[in-house]
Amino acid sequence: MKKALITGITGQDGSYLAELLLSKGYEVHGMIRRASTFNTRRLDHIYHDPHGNGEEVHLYLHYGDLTASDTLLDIIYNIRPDEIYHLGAQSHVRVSFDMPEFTGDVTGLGTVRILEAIRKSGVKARYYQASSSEMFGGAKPPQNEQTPFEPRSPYAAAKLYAYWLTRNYREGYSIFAVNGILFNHESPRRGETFVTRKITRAVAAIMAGQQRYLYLGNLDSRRDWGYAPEYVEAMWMMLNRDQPDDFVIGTGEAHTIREFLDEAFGYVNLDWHDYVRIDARYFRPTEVDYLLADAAKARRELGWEPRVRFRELVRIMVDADLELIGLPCPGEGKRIVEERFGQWHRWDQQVVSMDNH
Ligand code: NAP
Ligand code: F7E
Repeated sequence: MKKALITGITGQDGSYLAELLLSKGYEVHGMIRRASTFNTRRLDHIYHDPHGNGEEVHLYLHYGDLTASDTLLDIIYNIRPDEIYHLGAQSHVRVSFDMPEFTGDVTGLGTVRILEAIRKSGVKARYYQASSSEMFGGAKPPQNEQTPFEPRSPYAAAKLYAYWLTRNYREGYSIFAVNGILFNHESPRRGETFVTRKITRAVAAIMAGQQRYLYLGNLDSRRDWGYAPEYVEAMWMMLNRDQPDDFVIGTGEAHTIREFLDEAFGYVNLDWHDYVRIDARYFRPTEVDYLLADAAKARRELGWEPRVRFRELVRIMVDADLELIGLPCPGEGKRIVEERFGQWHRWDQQVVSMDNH
C-alpha cells in the first residue's frame, strides 16, 4: 500500500485529493493545524476514528504547522511517505497584502522547511509543489510553462520563491520534485471568501431572503476557472510518471467576474445589477488582470483534459449552495456531477461564516 502525506488536507484541494488517493488504495496522512474550533469539516465524511467501530482506517491526521520545522521533520521521518503533496498555504491573495510577512513565512518558507525535512531525513518521497497561475501576474495571456513570471502580490512572490526552491532541490539533490502551476479551480468546497464562492453563496442567501446586497471589488479581471476535483487528478498524474517536470493546468477559457455574475444570478432568474454593490476594500493594491492557461503540455504528456466547463461549474456551485441553505435547486449542476463523477459530494458540514474578504 502506497503512503501519501498531504499538507493542507483540510482545504478545498486537500479534501478532494484525500478522497482520490483513498479511492486508489493509498494510506493517506494529513497534517492539520491545532485550532480552538474544528477545522476538519471538509474531511468529516471520510474520517474514521481509529478507536472506532471496526471500520478499516486508511486516513490519519497529525498535528503540525508549516512554520514549525520540527513538526515537519517528525512527520516525514516517522511516516516515510512515498508521495508528499504540499498544498498548505496562506492562499488568499487579498489577505497577503494585509499579512505579507506571514504569507512569506507560511507560503514561501514553509516549502523550504518541507524540502529540507525530505533531504535531511533521507526519505525517498516524491514531492508535489502547489504552484499557482498568480506567479504569471502581469504576463501576457495565454500563459504556459515558458511564460516569464511577473508576480503582483506578496502571495505570488512567496509562491515564486517556493517554485524555484522546488526546481533547485530537483536539480541539486535529485529529489523527484514537481511544480503543478494550477490556474483557479473552484467547487462547492471553495473557501467562502474567494470570489466565485462568495457569489454563489450570495445567490443562495438572496433567494432565501437572508441577504440584500453582495459587496464586491474589481469586476473586470479575467480568470481561467476549472473544477477542483479534476485538478487534484492532475497532481497525482504529475507524481506518477517516469520523470519529474513542471506543468500548467487550466481550461483554456477565461471569463470576467461580470460574466460569472451573469451566469450565477441568471441561473436562478435574477439580475445581478439589482444586488451587487462595489466596496473599495475588496480592491487590491496591484491586480492581476488576465489569466488564461495554455495547458497543451499537460494534454500531450499527462493526457489530462478538463471535462467541466465554465457554465457547468457555475451551475454546480449554485446548486450546492442552494441545497446548503435548504432551498430546492434547479439541479443541472447536480446532475452533471452525478453523471460524470458518480456522486454529489457532501458539503453539508460547511459552516456559513460572515467573514467577507
Ligand atoms: P485552501 O482551501 O485555502 O487550503 C489551504 C490549506 O493550508 C488549509 O488546509 C489550511 O489549514 C492550510 N494551512 C494554512 N496555513 C497553514 C500553516 N501555517 N500550517 C499548516 N497548514 C496551513 O487552499 P486550496 O484552494 O485548497 O489550494 C491548495 C493549494 O494550492 C494552496 O497552496 C494554494 O495556494 C494553491 N493553489 C490554489 C489554487 C486554487 O485556485 N484553488 C490555484 C493555484 C494554487 P486550515 O484549514 O487550518 O486553515
Ligand atoms: O479573486 C476579484 C479579485 O480571490 C479573483 C487563489 O486560490 O487563485 C486564487 O486567487 C478575482 C480577483 O482568487 C472580489 O480582485 C472582485 O481579480 O477569487 P479570488 P485569486 O486572487 O485569483 C489563484 C490561482 C491562487 O493561487 C490563489 O491561492 O476576483 N474580486 N471582488 C474579488 N475577489 C475576492 N476574493 N473578493 C471580492 O469581493
